Amino acid sequence: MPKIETHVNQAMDLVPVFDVHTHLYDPSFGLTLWGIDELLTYHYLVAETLRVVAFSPEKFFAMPKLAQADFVWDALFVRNTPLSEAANGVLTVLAAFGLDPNARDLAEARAYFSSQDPREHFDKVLNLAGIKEFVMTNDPFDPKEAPLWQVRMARDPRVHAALRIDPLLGGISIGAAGAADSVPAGTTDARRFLDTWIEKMNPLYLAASLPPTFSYPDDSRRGQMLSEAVLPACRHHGIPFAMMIGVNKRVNPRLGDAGDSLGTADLGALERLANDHPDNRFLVTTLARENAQALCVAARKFANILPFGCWWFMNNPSLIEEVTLLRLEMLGTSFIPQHSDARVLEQVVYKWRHSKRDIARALTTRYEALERAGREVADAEVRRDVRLLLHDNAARFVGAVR
Ligand code: HDL
Ligand code: ZN
Repeated sequence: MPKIETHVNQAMDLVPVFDVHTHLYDPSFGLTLWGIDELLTYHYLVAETLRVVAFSPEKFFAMPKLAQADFVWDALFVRNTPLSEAANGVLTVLAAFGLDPNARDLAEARAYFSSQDPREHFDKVLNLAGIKEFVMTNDPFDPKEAPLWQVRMARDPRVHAALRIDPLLGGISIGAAGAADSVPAGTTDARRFLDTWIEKMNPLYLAASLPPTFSYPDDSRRGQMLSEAVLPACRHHGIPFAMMIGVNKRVNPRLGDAGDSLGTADLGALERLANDHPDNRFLVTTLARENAQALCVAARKFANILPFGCWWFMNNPSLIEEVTLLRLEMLGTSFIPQHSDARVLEQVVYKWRHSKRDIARALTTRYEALERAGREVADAEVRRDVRLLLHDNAARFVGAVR
C-alpha cells in the first residue's frame, strides 16, 4: 500500500470523531434505540424488505418488533444476499461485537445484546465507533421527548443538543406523531418559543429539513418564520442554522419514516439567503446527488455556508467517495465530510467505519495529486487534515470546541 494511503488510514483510526447530526440521545433520556431488533427494523431495511417480499406495509407494521426483525433478517440476509449499504452495515456491527455475520437466525445476537448493561454498552459503542462527541436531534414537538426537558437531568458531556424545528417551517415533527408543544402561529410567538427552548436545551444549532421547493426570498409563512424568527434567534444566540434540503416527506405514507423521498433543489435560494444574512452561519446538507456540486459552489461564494455530511440517500460508499472528492477539489478541507444520522446506537460503528474508508480513498487521491506535483505531504499534515475533517471543522463551527 502506498505510504500516503497508509498514513491516511492510520490518521482515520486515530482521530476522534465529532458526529454533528444523529438521532441518538444522552443515555439519561432513555430514548436511544439499540440492539439487533432495532438495527434490523431501521426504516432503510424495512423499505428494502418490502421490495423483496410480497407483504403489505400494514401487515408488516402490525407484527411485534421481534417478528419484524426476524422477517427482515430472513428476507434480506438469508433468502437474499445483503448487498445494500444498510444491510452490510448490520453485518459490520455484528462482526465488531464478535458475533457471527453468517448466522441463520438472531439467537446469538439477541442473547449478546440483551446481556449488555446499557451504560457500559453506550460507552463501548462510542469507543468502537471512535466518537468523542455527538449531537442529538431534539424535537420540542415530540410528546415523548418534550416533557424530559422540563426537569434538569445529569447530562453526558459527550452529548450535545440541537433544536429541531421542522413544524415551525411547515414541516412535520420527526418525532412521534402529534405535537407536544402547539406550533406557534405568528413570528413573535415563534421567536418567544425559540428563545424558551434555546434556554432549556442550550443547543449547538437550530435545524430543519426542507423540501426541494425551498425558495428564498419567500413571502409565505415559511419565509416569514425564517427571516423574522429563526435567523434573528440564531444571530442573537450566536448559533448556526442547519438546513437539510431536498426531502419530499411521505411520498408513500404507508411506509411511515421509510416513505420519504428526495428532489433536486434550486440552491440559488441558499445563495440569496446567505447573501442577505451575512451574520448568520449555515450548516447545509442536500439530499439529491445533483445538488452536490451546486452546494460546493455556494460554499465557495459564501464562507458562512459550511457543507456537511452525505445525508440519507447520499450515505452510500459510491456517493460518499464521489462527493468527498468533489468537495476536496473545490473546498480543500473547509467542509464536514460526514455525519452518521444514526437512529440506532450501534449504527455509528458501521456508519463511521464505512465512511472513513470512503473519505480516506478520496483524500488519498488528492494527496497523490500533490505528490505528482512534487509537493511532499508530511504525516503531521495528514493528521491535521483528518482532524479538521472528522472533528475540528464541525466542533468549531458549532462552538463546541474544547
Ligand atoms: O430529517 C432527518 O434528520 C433525516 O435524517 C430523517 O430522520 C431520515 O428519516 C433519516 O433517518 N435519514 O437517515
Ligand atoms: Zn437525520
